[in-house]
Amino acid sequence: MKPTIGFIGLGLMGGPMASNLVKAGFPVTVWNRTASKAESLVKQGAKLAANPRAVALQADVLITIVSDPAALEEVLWGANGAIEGLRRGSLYIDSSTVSPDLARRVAKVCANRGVEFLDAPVTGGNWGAEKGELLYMIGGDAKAFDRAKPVLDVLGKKFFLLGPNGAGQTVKLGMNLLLALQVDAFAEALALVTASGVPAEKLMEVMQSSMARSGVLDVKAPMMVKGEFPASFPLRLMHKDVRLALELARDKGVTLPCGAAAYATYSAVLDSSKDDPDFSAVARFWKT
Ligand code: NA7
Repeated sequence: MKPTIGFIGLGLMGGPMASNLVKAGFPVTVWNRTASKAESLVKQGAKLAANPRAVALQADVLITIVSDPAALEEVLWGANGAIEGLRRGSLYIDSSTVSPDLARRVAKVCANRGVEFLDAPVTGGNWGAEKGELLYMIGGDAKAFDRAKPVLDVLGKKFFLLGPNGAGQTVKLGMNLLLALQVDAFAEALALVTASGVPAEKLMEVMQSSMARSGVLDVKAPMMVKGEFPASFPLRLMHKDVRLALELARDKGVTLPCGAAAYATYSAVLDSSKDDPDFSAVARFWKT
């Protein structure tokens, strides 16, 4: 018997993840703040619950993936929140990117209710979510991870158990800080080269053979050169992750001068963008 999955948050990432679980034959109960996003999943065979609490009540394994710390607090502790519904003996996996502190707070509340908890943020964008090829950064104990593995195998292809609760979120923030800086740095070099009259393609060609080569740029550089930014990982969420990294750095007494500069650039583009672009739209900074 496959465990019943409760799934909260059917955005760019959560929608395809929940769909993959249904396709893999798990009984899945879903909830999303905007109910219309659950329609296609219900057609595929998922059950729709009235609120987060009702999802948790039915779940052997609860998964959440919502935008940010405020959204997670809302689905867990807001009206009819999921925490109240979590059953003793169940497992809860949060794949939102939030602060390590919030992850540890959730872990504590879960432990008091006899619930196992993993902070398990992901990377891989909506393509990784659709293909079931996400990379997981996990905080929690090995026993909970072993229990989660048959479910996570449907959603991801690489799993890193990084330490106690909070470790998954900590590594995710470090990783995304690096991604944000790489893409920002490429946009900056691109602006310099093209303003000097050399085509962008020349920079890309040389980069591919140099030490500046980077997997991120294989995917994002072509978008930046074309000036087209369909969201795989939205800029508003990368902006949030850099903010969370800066907050963590402040707590730990670490200075992040490059992070602070990148945050200002991402903020300026976020404020002036009327659409909901991918984070590679940071390149717009040099177009305005
Ligand atoms: P999306 O596509 O912006 O989806 C965000 C999800 O979070 C979506 O289901 C939202 O519901 C939900 N959300 C946002 N705020 C709330 C509140 N206040 N209450 C309940 N639900 C909420 O993001 P992604 O799927 O790309 O990313 C999700 C996470 O993974 C994020 O932490 C990334 O950094 C990594 P809606 O549909 O808007 O009603």
